[in-house]
Formats: sequence, structure tokens, C-alpha cells
Amino acid sequence: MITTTDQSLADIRRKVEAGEMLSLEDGVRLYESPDIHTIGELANSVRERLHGRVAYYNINRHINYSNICVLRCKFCAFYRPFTKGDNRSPEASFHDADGSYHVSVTDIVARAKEAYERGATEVHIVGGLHPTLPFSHYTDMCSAIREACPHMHIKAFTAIEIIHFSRIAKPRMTITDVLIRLRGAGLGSLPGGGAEIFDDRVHDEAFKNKTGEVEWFDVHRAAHELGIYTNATMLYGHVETREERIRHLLKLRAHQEESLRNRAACFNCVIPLSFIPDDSALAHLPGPGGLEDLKTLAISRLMCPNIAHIKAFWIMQTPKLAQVALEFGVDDIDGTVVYYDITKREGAGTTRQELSVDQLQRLITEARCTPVERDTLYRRVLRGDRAWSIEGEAWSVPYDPAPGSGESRRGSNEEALIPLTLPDRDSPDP
Ligand code: V47
Repeated sequence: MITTTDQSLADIRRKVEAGEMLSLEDGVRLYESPDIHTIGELANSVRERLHGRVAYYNINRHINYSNICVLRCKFCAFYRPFTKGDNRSPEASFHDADGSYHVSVTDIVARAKEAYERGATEVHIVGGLHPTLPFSHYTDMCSAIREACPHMHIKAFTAIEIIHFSRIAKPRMTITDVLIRLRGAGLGSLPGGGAEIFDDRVHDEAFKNKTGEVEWFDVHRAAHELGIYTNATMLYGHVETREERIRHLLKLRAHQEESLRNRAACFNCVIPLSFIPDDSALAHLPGPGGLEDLKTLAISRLMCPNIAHIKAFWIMQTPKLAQVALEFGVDDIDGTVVYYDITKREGAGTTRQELSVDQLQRLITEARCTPVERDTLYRRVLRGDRAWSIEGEAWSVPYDPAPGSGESRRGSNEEALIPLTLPDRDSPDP
């Protein structure tokens, strides 16, 4: 039997092997240990118990509808303030000299449709808290995408946006009613953003004006009660301590326990987001190094064994580190993405950040894992040259891969493709 190099981790190993939950103190000790090999081995044992050597990716498209935001989060380099008196029509997209931009519903639908026609299964939509757009703007956005892309999963709006919608709706709406309305318009699930670190001190220091932990959980609780699956993030490597990260993960684990026991849906995955300081008000901080990234991903796996998936978002952790992380507890590296505005490692310039399916599959196979294309809810995608479907579903979606695009290359499951049928517009949303 392999013994730990860091003998002080022996009791944690015993707990992990027995499937026991780790404590706050265990989590802090894991962080303090220099024995990255043992931490990785333990995280990998949980990952293999849940998923074997399968590693997931998806064909998706991120769309950021606007960076205009009433908040001023210190870690964020994405937002631009609203210009008072700006009453341009939401029907016109613009990109101003100060970097602020807005994408109209028509243009969002065009982007989603382009991705859908090339085989994307998911669109991931988030943006800033815009002070003047009405709630109907967001329901219209979802229903227009649903109409144009009947089987595309719409994963949209962080908990913070959902709270914003409940406040701007006239008359004000409950979180549950906002979610019901959005689901009726085509929303499939919620992304995990806006969680940052669940701690009052960190909140006051880094994102004071943002609604905090209680409201974030209110939204995810309401979603889970309605049967809407959600994700959960943790933004690490800025002003928080390691202990505060562990407390954050424990809060996610406790919420998941409740959701698994009492609610119709739960968290699909945890996504630890590595802080990128560039151009933010915290640009003087160094940000987390690669080893800290790896430890955080592995420790997230160990602290939250009741949340099925741990995602390394390659945009933030980089493709190479996401690949290494596949041997340290991670089982998902997100998808093709194509455009991403919230963080840019390359600094100013293009927001195009894309991995092709070939590149995603290669990252996974080089890590000795089996690539599996998933949809947003981690169902297997059955993909052929010209159509994709979801395991267990009676419909399939034709697509036309265009050379050079992220969605252009075939997935790994093409041999399992079911016979092509035209999409049935009356079938339930994905
Ligand atoms: O909420 C903002 C973070 C989040 C920075 O659910 C930053 O599948 C690093 O939530 N450095 C949005 N992070 C992204 C997000 C996400 C991403 C990928 C997949 C999913 C999912 C969700 O990005 C924000 C904030 O926590 N963020 N600024 C920054 N400078």
C-alpha cells in the first residue's frame, strides 16, 4: 500500500478512503501541506470513484450581453459604468470608446444561432447589472433564442443578475417568480458566477456593493426547489485566506446536502475560478500561482464529494494547467467557449478565446482520460458529422460544421449517433 509522504495526512487519507466528510481543519491542513502528490492522489481517488477516467467537455458559446454594471467589484476588470442620461434603444448594439458595450437581442440571437448551426449544444449568457433595461429585455432574450435554436440549452444569468431582475421588475417580483418567468421563456439552468467568497470580511473588502452570500444561496435554493440545476463558483487568490476558501466550500457542501435531500435539483459542479488581477482595482496583487491553482482544484474535489463535478475553466486556469488538473480531482474542462470578455490573460485586444473540439479532446487524452462530450446537465451528447442528439432523447439537431470554427470538429461519440430525425419543436426543452 502507498503511504503518505506527509505522514500528518494519514488520518485525512483514512477519512477519504472511508467516504467520510472532511472538516474545516482537514481542509486547512491540506492547504498547508507541501505534499501535492498526496493531495492529488486523494482528490483523484474521489474523482475516479465518481467518474473513472472519463473527462467531460462541451461545445458551447459564451455571450456577454453588456459590461455596463452598477457595481464596482474590485476584482473585476470587465465592468464599465453607466453613463447617466444614456437612453439609446436596447435594440441597437454599440461599443463605445470607453470600452462599454451592449449587444442587442437580435445580435445575441444571431451569435447563438451561428453557434447552434455549427453544432453547439449550450449558450452561456451573463452580463453586468444594467440600471435601465427592463426585465422583459431578458425574458425576450431567452424566448428569441429558444425560438431560433429549439434544443440549445440556455444557461444564463448569475444569482446576482436574478436578484437584480427581481428588483427592477415592475412590480417587484420574488426570486421564484423571476425564475419561473425565465424558465417559461427558455432558460435551462443557472451558471455559478457571483459567489466569489462567502465571507463578510472578504465581501466588504473586494465586492462591497454586491449582494452577498445569503441572497446568492436564496437564488440557488429557489432554483433547486423549482427543479432548475445550477453551478457554483469560488473566486480565489485575491484578498481571501485559505481558511475562508474552505469555509466557502463547506457552505456549498451543506447547501448541496439539503438540495439532494429535499429539493428537485442541485449543483451540477463546482468551478474554482483563479483570480486574474490584470486591469482590476486589485491589479497590485500577484494572483494565485499554478501550484495554488492545483491545490485549490484538488481540495475542492476533496471538500465537496457530494457535488458530482469539479470544473477547471481553461480560460482562467489555462489549458495546460486544466490538463494537469485532470489528474488532481478535476473531471471537466468546460468547452469551446469561442468568445470571453470577463477575463483576458493576453491583456487588451481580442476577446476571441477558443479551443477546438480536437484541442479539447487532445488535452484530455494526453492526460490518460477518455473524452466525453456532455450537454449542460452532463448527459452524453451523441454526435455525428451532421447531427447531434442527447442520450435518451428522441430528437436530433442537424448542424453544419464550418472549417476552422471551434464547433467544427467531430466529437468522440459519433459512432453512437442515433438515426437522424428532424428536431421536434414540441418536445420539451433540453
Ligand atoms: O462571477 C470576475 C469571476 C465570474 C474576475 O457556471 C473573475 O459553468 C477571475 O461564473 N479573475 C463569471 N475571475 C464566470 C463564471 C463562470 C465561468 C465559467 C463557467 C461557469 C459555469 C461560470 O467570473 C464572476 C466572477 O466570480 N471573475 N472577474 C477576474 N479578474
